[in-house]
Amino acid sequence: MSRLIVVSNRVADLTKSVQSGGLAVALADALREHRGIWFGWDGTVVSDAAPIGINLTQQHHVRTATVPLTQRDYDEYYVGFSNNVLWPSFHYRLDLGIIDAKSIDGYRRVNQRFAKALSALLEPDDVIWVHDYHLIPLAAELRALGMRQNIGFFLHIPFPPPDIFLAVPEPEWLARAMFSYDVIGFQTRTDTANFRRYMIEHNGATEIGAHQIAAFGRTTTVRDFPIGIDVDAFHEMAHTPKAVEQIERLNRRSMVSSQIVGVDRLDYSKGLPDRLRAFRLLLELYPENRKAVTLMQISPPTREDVAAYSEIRKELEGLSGAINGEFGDFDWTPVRYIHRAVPRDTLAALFRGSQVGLVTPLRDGMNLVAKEYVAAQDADDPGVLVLSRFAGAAEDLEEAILVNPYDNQEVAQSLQRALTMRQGERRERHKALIARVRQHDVRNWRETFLEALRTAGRENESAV
Ligand code: GDG
Repeated sequence: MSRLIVVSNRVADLTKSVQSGGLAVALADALREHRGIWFGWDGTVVSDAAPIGINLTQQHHVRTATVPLTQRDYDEYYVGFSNNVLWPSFHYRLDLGIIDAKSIDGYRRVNQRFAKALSALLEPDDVIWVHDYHLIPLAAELRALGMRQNIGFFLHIPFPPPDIFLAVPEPEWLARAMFSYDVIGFQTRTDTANFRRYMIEHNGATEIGAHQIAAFGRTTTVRDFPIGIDVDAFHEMAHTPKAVEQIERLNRRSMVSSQIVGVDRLDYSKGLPDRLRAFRLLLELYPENRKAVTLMQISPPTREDVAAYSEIRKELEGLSGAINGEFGDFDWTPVRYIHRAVPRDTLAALFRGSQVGLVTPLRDGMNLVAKEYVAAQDADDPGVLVLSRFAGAAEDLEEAILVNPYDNQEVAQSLQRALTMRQGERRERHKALIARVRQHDVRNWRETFLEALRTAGRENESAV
C-alpha cells in the first residue's frame, strides 16, 4: 500500500483539543492508516537569518514533518499573497485585496522551499494530497524537481468566476501550476463550473468526459468533493452527560425561551455585521422576541496581522454594544458575543441547546458549522438551520431556511419563521438534512478524493 503524504500550510496540533476540529482528526486517521506523513509550517516565525531545518516528530501516532517560516516568508507568502490577495479575491472581495509584487515572489519562494524540503522525504509510490490556496504551485515545483508521484489538490475555499480570477495577479501562472496536479478538487459544483469556464474560455482547455480537462499538455481530473464532518462523533459529543449539564446550566441562567447560535472565526467572509443588523431588525419588527431571544455569537480571533480583521472586530464590537445598549435590560442581554475559542464539546452542547443555528457567510467554501449544527440536534425536537445561500453547504442542504445574507430584512423574517416553526416541520426538515449531512460526511470526502487520486495521473506519464 502506498504511503499518503498530506501537505497543508499549517500542520494541526493534534494535542490541542480546542483547535483540532473534525477535519484534522479525519486527516490524521487517514495518515495513521497509510503510514503517512503530514508536512507543513509549524506555526513559528524565525528571523530571516536563522537556519531552516525540517523537524520530524510523531504526534498521536501521526508522523509530522514541519518547517518554520522566516519573518519575510510570513509577511510575503502568508500574510501578503495568501491572505491579502488569494483569500479575499477567492471570496469575491476584490475590494479587500492588497496587491504587492513582493508578496507573489514570496509566495513562489516558499512553495519552492516547501517542495525542496518535501522532495527529500518522498518515496516513488507515495500519493501526495495538497491542501488549500497557500500551496497552489507546490505540485509544479515538485514536478520541476523531478517528482512523478500522483499529486492531488483540494481547495477549501470557493473558486471565483473567471472575471474575478482574472483580477488576481498572474492568473495564467496559477492555472498552469494547477495542471501539475493529477486531481483538482473543489467544494461545490459551482466552484468546479467556475474553474472549467475559466480554463475553457481563457486557456483553450477541452473537456474529456465528465470529470477531466485537458490543458497545457496535461489531462487532469477536476471535480467537486464536498467536505463533511464525522456525524456520529459530533452527535455524541452533544449528548454526553457533561453536555446535558452544560445545556441545563445555560437554560437556568439565561432566562430566555430561545437561543440563536452563531459560531464563526472572526472573518469578513462570515457576514457577521450583517448578521447582527438582521438580529436587531428581528427585535424591531417582532418585539415579542425582546427578553425572549438571545443571539449567542462565538467568534474566535483569527489572522490578526491582517488589517481587515481588526476592522471587522471593531465593527462587531460596536454593533453588539449598540444593540445591547438600546434593547438590553437588567435581566436580558440580547447579544452575547464571545471573542475567543471555546472547547469543541462546549460548542456541540451549545448547538444542541440552541433553537436556531444562524450561518450567514457572504461567501464560504463549504461551512462545517452548518453541518455540525444539524448533527448536534435531537431528531424528536430539532432546532432550525438558517443558512446563507452563498455557503457551499447550501448546494446540498436545501431543507435549511436559505437566505440572502446581504438582505437584513429577509434574514430577520427567516429568523422569525425559524423561531415559530412547528415541531412537525422542524422534524421533517431535520430528517432530510441529517440524511444529506451523513451522505457527504468526512469519510466519504476523504475516501472519494483518495480513490480519485490513486487512479488518476496515468494518462500523463509521458507528459511530466
Ligand atoms: C475553511 C473554509 C470550509 C469555530 N470556532 C470554534 C471552533 N470552530 C470550528 C467549527 C468548525 C471549524 O472551526 C470552522 O469550519 P468552517 O467550515 O465553518 O470555516 P473555516 O474555518 O473558514 O474553514 C470553509 C472549511 O475550510 C473546510 O473545508 O468548510 O468554507 O473557509 O469545525 O466548529 N472550534 C472550537 N472552538 C471554537 O471557538 N473548538
